[in-house]
Amino acid sequence: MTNIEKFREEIEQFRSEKLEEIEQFRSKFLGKKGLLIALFDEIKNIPPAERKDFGQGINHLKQTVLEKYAALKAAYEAAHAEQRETPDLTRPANRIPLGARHPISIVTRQLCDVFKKIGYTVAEGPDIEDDWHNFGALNFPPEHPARDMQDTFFVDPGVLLRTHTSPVQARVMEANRPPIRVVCPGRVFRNEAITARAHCIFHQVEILCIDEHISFADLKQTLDFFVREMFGKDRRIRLRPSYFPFTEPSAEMDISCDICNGKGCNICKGSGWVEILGCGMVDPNVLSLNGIDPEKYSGFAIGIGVERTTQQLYKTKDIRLFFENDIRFLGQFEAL
Ligand code: 2NL
Repeated sequence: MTNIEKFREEIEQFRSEKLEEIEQFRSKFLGKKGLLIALFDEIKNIPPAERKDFGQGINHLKQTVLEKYAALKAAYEAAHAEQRETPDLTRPANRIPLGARHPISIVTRQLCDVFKKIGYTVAEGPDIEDDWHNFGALNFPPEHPARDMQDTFFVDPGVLLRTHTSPVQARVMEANRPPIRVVCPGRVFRNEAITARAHCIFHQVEILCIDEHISFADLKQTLDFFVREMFGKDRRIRLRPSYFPFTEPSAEMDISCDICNGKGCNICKGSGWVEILGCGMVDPNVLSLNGIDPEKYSGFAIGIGVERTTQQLYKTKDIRLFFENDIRFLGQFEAL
């Protein structure tokens, strides 16, 4: 009985994190030549009156060893779980998340590419402009309502956030002699209430072509090419007479609405047509104001709304989506 007590103490105090030692511990007590077998062998030498207690003592001791061994083994395996795992070589590699281009950037680039194909060069200018390049050089009379604080964001008197990309063309005319063929993409700002259709920030791509003998026929050919390249040969277009301070004559061009297929929706205001651009023959005054002889040269200009074009191409219904930077919206566009 004293041996049993001694072994119990040894078992309870045994600690090891090494597999070898744990196995040695097991075979020391439970092995074929182990101490428990030896103790069971002793039973026959024990006086009959004490045999029952002795047998129970050994059984209890055996239980203690088994439990201890199981606990030590489990602790060891938990600690070495990662090392034991065989790497799964068929598992797909961790995906590197790819960003997506903003739809406005995708379409701005497409618009520029259409005109680059026919000899135009990209020109850019500052978002913060002076009164002269934004209004004066473009034949806006001093009392024009666009010059009002209500419509334009002023930074300082005479300094403003450009309301169109036309000041870029004004700067191109100022610095170059014809022939001029430029495409001017950029962000523009107008002090407008934000709705599903309008925003105080939006984007334009403007085209300016100036050379000898440029006529309205050249403008129409260019518009035709543009719509075919951008929207495909099946879209219908219509030109409506219009007015801009910097062109004469002027027109607005609509394309048939692809969102409702001409039936009428909130994008086309129920008409089946969406206005995509304004255009016209550059007013001779604008040529003179920018140092180009209107007797020798003529030209046309086109101003394209990028948001409207994008809404037609991607069938998005609310312009505000372009400015909220919601990843659930932006993630749907190709990372081109
Ligand atoms: C619109 C109208 C237009 C132009 C922009 C232009 C620029 C110069 C000279 C003459 Cl430097 N014209 N730009 C001409 C007609 C219309 O845009 O509503 N766009 C969305």
